[in-house]
Amino acid sequence: MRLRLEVRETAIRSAEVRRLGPKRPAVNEQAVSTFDQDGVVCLRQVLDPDTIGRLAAALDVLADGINASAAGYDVTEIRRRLYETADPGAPELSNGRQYDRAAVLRALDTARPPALVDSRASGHGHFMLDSSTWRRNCAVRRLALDSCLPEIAAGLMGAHKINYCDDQIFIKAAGTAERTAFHQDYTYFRMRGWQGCVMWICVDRADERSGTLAYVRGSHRWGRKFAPNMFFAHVGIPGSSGESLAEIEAHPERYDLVRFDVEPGDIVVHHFRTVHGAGGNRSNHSRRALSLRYAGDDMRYYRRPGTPEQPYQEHLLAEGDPLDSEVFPVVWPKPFPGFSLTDAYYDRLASAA
Ligand SMILES: O=C(O)CCC(=O)C(=O)O
Repeated sequence: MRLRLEVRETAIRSAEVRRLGPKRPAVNEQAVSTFDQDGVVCLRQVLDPDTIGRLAAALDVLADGINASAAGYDVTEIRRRLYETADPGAPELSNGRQYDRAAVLRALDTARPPALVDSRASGHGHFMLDSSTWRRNCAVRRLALDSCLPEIAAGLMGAHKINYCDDQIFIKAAGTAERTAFHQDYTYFRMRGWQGCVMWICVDRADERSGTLAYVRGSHRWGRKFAPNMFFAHVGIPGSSGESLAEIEAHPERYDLVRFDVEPGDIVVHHFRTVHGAGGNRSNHSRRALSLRYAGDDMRYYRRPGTPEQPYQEHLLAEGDPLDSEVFPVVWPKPFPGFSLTDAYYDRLASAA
C-alpha cells in the first residue's frame, strides 16, 4: 500500500515537473559575477518553446484587454493626445488608474519635455503597457510563481528567499515610434532594499531595430536614485522624488551601454537599480515582452512617495515589513518539489472575482 502511494506521488511530481519545463541548474558563476558587476546579464535558452508559446498567447490576450485594465495604457495614444492634439485633457483614453492625470498634465505643461519618439519608425504601431497581469492570467502566474525563474533570481542575487513582486507587460507593435525613456525601476516600487531583479522576457526575436533594452553598465552601483518618469518623455511622475536622469538617449556615446539581441527562450535579468531604456520598434514584427520582478532577503515594504498606484495590489503591509504576503508571495524555496502556488491563487482569485 505504502509503495503504491509513493509511486503515485512520484508520478504526480514528475507530471508537475514536466508542466513546469525542464529543470535547469540555477545559474553559473560567470552569470552571477556579470550580474553583480554590470547590473545586467543575459541568460540564453532558459525557457522552452511550449512555455514561450503559452506566454505569447497570453500577451496577445492581455494586449486586447489593455483599455479595460485598471493598470493598462496605450502609450502611443496618450503621447499623441498630449503632443498632437489641441485638447489633451478629454476624454479619458483608458481605465488606467495608476496616475493622477490632472497632475501629469500640469507637470507636462510646466516642463514641456520633448516626446521620445524614434522618427525612423513608421509610427503605425502602438506601445502598450499593463501591470499585475499575473492576477488575471494563468500562464503569466505559472511562469512567475512556479517556473525555474525564482530559483534563478535567488542564484543571481545570492538570496536565501525570493518574493515575487509583480509584473508589467511591454508590447511594441511593428512600427511603434515611442521609445521607453531611460529610467531606474527601483524608484517606481513601494519597497526598499538591495536585492531586487527584473527578468525581461521577450517572446519574439528582437534586436536594436525592434527595440531591445539598452542598460547602463554598472549603474546599479552608482548609489543614486532617479525620479521615475512617464516613459514617453523625461517628465517625473508628480509627487515623486529623486534626481533627474540625464537624457541618455540624446548622448548615448557618453555611456557604457549594454544591449543583447534575443531569441525566444532567452531572458535578460537586470538589477532593480540599473538604468535602462529602449528605442521604438522599426522592424516589421512585434516586440512583445513581459517583465517579472523578484526581491531577495533584505527587501522591505516602503510606501515611496510618487510611485504609481497599483490597483491590483491590496495588502496590509506596514512600513518596514518583510514583503511576505498574498501580494508578494514567497516563491523560493518551495516547501516541496512540484508544489504549485499557481493553483492556490487560481482558487483565491476566482473566488475574489
Ligand atoms: O520593454 C520596454 O520597453 C521596457 C522594459 C522595462 O523598462 C523593464 O522591463 O524594466
